This record gives sequence, C-alpha cells and structure tokens, in this order.
Amino acid sequence: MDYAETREEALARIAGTQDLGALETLRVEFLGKAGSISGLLKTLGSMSAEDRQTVGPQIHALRESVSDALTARKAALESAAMDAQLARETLDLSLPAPEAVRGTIHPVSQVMDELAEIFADLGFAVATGPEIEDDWHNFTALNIPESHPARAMHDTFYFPDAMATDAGKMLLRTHTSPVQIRAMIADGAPIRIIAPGRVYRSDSDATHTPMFHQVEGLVIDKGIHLGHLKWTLETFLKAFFEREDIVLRLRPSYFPFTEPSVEVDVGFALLNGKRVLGGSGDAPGHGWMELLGSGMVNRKVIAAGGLDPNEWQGFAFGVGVDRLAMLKYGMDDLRAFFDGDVRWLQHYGFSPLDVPTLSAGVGVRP
Ligand code: 2NL
Repeated sequence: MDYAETREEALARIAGTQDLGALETLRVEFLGKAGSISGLLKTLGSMSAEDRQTVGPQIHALRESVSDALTARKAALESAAMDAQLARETLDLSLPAPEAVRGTIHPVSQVMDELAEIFADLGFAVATGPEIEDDWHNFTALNIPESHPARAMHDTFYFPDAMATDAGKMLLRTHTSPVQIRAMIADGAPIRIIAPGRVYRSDSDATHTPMFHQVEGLVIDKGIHLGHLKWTLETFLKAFFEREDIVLRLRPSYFPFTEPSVEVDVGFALLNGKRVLGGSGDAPGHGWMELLGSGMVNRKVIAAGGLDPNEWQGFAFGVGVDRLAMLKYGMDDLRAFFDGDVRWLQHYGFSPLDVPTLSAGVGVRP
C-alpha cells in the first residue's frame, strides 16, 4: 500500500492552517491518541512479520513527515504572530508621554510658586530652613513663654528628651517663624523675606491636618509702620486673587511675637451660596472672612534676632497656604489635599508648563 496520497492531503491541510488553534486540531486529528496516523500504527501489531517489514517503514515515514510539517507550520505561525505583535506595538519614543500618565503640579506647589512670584516683584526673597527645629528657634526667640498653650504636648510633636541640646528639646516646627529668626541672625537687617513651607501640629479633624503649609513674611528696616503692612498685604492679595476690588479690614488681636497684632479680614460676597472675595464686607449681602494674622514685630523678637529694636522695626504676617489654595481654586475638603488621589490631581492639578508669571497671570486655570 502507498501512503503518498494520505501524506499529500495531510501536508496540504497543514499548510492551509491560518492559526495555532486550527493547527493543534489537525495535530490531534493525525497524531493524537485516537488520531488517524496513530490508528495506522496500531494496525502493525496484527500484521504478518512480512507485511510489517514493508508497511511499517512507510507508516513511520508518513508519521515523520506529518510531524515535521506540523512543527514547521507551528514555527511559521508563531513567527507571523510575533511579527504582527511587533508591528502593532511599535512605540515612537519621540512622541510626548500619553495624557493619562502625565504628572500635574499640586495646588499647594502652584500657590507656593504664585506667592514666590508675587513677593519677588515686591522685593522679597524666599527663605527656607529645617522642619526639625529646637525649642529656642521655634518658641523662645518668638517670645512664646513656657506657659503658652502652643507649647503644650497636644499641639507640638516633640522628639525624645535624649535628642535635646542647649537650645532645648527638638521638635517639628509649628510655624515657619524659626526660618525668619535664623535669617535675621544670619543676614542682619534690612530684611525682606517670605518663608513658605511645611509645618506640623498635633491636630487632626475635617479642617486640620497634622501637616499643613504656611507662608510667613518678614520686613525689617528703619521707620517701618502698620501702613507698610497694610499696603503690602493689600497688594499681595490683589495680585494673588487677581482682582482689584479686594478690601481689607484690620482688627486688633494678640500674638506673642507681634505688638501690636492685627487680624486681617477680607470682604466677600455670596454668589450662589459660595463666598467670592471682593468688595466691602459691610455692603448688603457681603461679609468679612478672617484670612491672615500679622503685626509689628515684637521688640523682644527683634532682639532675639540679634538686632537693636531701638534702631530696627518691622512687620510680619502668617497665612495658611492650603487655605489660600482652597479659596482661590474652590476646593472644599482640606483632607483631599493629602490623599494622593490622582483623579483629584487631574481635576485640580496644574500643567508643569503653566509657570506663574505676573505678565501672563499668576494662577493659570487647570
Ligand atoms: C497666623 C499668625 C503670624 C507672624 C505670624 C512672625 C515671625 C517673626 C516675627 C514676628 Cl520672625 N512674627 N510671624 C506674625 C504674626 C502672625 O501668623 O494666624 N498664621 C496663620
């Protein structure tokens, strides 16, 4: 018997397969346990020795060529699949990164950049300092006496007593004032700086996070008075909120580090239930919102900075950066600032290319 016809037909069918699934089906049909060629091999057992001598090699040759054809076709189909995948998945490295994975600037960073830009235009430098401070720079130099509530354990994160130095216990700074104390000591007067950065207080609820951002400002020169303070804050807030109708109200207050101290309120109007800054808070339908703390630098603080308070005067202010961001860009939950949720960032984040400038607008909308 001649198996040439069987072989030609099998090889033609193998050559005609277009995918690996169909090829596997053919392999089972020919060479599987119940396959047709396997069936032929089984017939050898019941043949005479003579027949087996002539037919055996033919069946084995048939099995061999079908098996080789299956292997070759499998390699060809796999290589074609790989070529198709490579063609499909080409990556043009000269293209910009896809929209979905492009990073955005956090609103806190954006507002810090805006503050630096606005105050640079007013002649202020940006000062930074350590977040791990000592008791002297964070409290004593700022005329915060031992009994002051801000020193109580529940407000301040202290490091173990073993880390204490001559300057007292180590702690996480509760405001950026120590940066300004260090600047006074290092650079002397006159001085015009803002100190933006992270500050820490042991406090956590819907409106307080244990870490938040603050910017403080300090001006020390000769003949500085409250008028300089009011003009500077008014000019800053008009530039920051990008409107000319910002109205301030100064109220007497108390801080250990300033004397006199003034709380600064900003007038707002209610628009669709939302507070929009602008106009006098005394006008019908308007109100006042407390925004900044400030005052004339206490003589004791000027002296702690190594300067003669009879020669130098100054003003200082402090404001929450997170609060400024919420007011300007309309967020209502402080905790979302620190969740690290990319969807929140996609919504509120800023393009790294939209750098705040006074000429193009400090706060380019997301
Ligand atoms: C507030 C109050 C304020 C200061 C911070 C300051 C710094 C030095 C000297 C004097 Cl070196 N004062 N900083 C002054 C008044 C108020 O912050 O309510 N911040 C959110």
